[in-house]
Amino acid sequence: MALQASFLPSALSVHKEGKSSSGVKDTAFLGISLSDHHKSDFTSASLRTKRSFEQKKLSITRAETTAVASPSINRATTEGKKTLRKGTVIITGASSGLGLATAKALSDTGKWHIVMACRDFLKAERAAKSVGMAKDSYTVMHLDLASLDSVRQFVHNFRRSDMPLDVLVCNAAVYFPTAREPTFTADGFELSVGINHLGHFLLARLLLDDLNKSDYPSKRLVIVGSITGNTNTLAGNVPPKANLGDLRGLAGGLTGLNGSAMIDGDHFDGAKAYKDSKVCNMLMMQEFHRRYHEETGISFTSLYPGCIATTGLFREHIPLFRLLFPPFQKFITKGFVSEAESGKRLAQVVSDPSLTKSGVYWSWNKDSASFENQLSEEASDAEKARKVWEMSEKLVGLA
Ligand code: NDP
Ligand code: PMR
Repeated sequence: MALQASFLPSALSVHKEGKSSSGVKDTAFLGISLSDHHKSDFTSASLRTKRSFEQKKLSITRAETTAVASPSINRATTEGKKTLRKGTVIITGASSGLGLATAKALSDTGKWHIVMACRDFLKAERAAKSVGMAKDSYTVMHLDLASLDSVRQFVHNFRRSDMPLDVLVCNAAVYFPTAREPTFTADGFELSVGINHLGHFLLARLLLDDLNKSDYPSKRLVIVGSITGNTNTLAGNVPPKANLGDLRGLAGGLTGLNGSAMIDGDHFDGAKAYKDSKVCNMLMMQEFHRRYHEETGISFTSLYPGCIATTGLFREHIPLFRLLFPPFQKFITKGFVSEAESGKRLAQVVSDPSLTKSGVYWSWNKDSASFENQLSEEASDAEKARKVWEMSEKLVGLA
């Protein structure tokens, strides 16, 4: 089967320098050393990878067939008035956390068909069911952002489905705060920047044409950012701080072989790699805006949804961190938001008619009112954005 041939090899993420449990570093949260928990965390991560690969094999056939089911497009007339057809939104990483909560919020409006672009088909199916999404409000399609082949295959499958594309949400992410050594995507990029930035960059570039063809009143590309990539905030000043430096590691392909696995060319640090990837996400949103907003009318936006301290993003962190982080954010920083609340926020950026402005990084105040936030100096550096764009184009095979 042709699809299978191109899916299977690309579903693997290779470890180039990872050396089993020794690749996990000691970490402290609030000054407590917590290294004892690492071994069990690492083992369960390996098991998860194996299981997820096996589940992927299972899901291919179903993903292929489900992908061709079109959403019911509502062009009916009510009392002579034309009603808007359902919008179609692709959300990457919709199988948990923010992505799932957003899918649920949009599904509940009855006005959206959600394409859940996920690496684990069965998990996504179960997640949609578990939150009570109406069966005809979503389609699960396979996407593994850790493989450029998979990204291209996803775009191919999506186009075959004949659905329009009105909004694309680049939401999926991974975070490896305790890793001592980098791990790599199928194409050899350090995993967090590879998934969070490069995979999404290729996806968004390829789907730009599809978005452009949409006749929906407001077409949008949303790339999820974060406060921790912004060094103009307290949260962004918690070490290690995001810093892309002179981009020499990115220029070298983040392979960790002849060069560095880090964008700035320095030694590997998993927490920093995540924050750097978020800076790339916010830079790319602005670069898309500069290059394409005027020509296409597409709105390009980013956001910080609040600290959703309970999500799977922290799954690779030590158990004590996962225990203390939610109360710390709830009672000390007061930055905590529930998954449901964060989903409503991202759903607003997808669909609210008052949030159409392009080139904006949205945040919410304590009363959950949205406002245009300021990005840090680095996250709004236009020259750096241009360079990251051009280097990323080369790495993903667009230039
Ligand atoms: P979750 O871990 O709950 O969700 C991340 C999603 O990304 C999961 O669905 C996961 O799939 C998916 N994913 C991971 N790797 C891949 C891949 N290779 N291909 C496709 N999908 C993949 O975390 P959150 O909901 O917290 O994170 C969502 C977004 O919110 C991220 O962009 C994050 O940076 C951002 N954010 C989160 C904050 C927070 O406090 N949690 C704060 C600010 C921003 P699977 O279910 O299969 O693992
Ligand atoms: Mg942070 C207003 C203060 C604030 C906010 C809103 C966050 C959000 N954090 C704040 C402050 C602090 N944090 C302080 C003072 C500390 C030192 C004790 C602290 C620590 C901390 C750690 C160890 N915070 C973290 C971590 C993580 O591992 C999380 C991270 O950086 O993931 C990349 C994190 C976060 N804090 C946040 C948010 C939203 C996160 C998750 C980051 C993200 O998804 O971008």
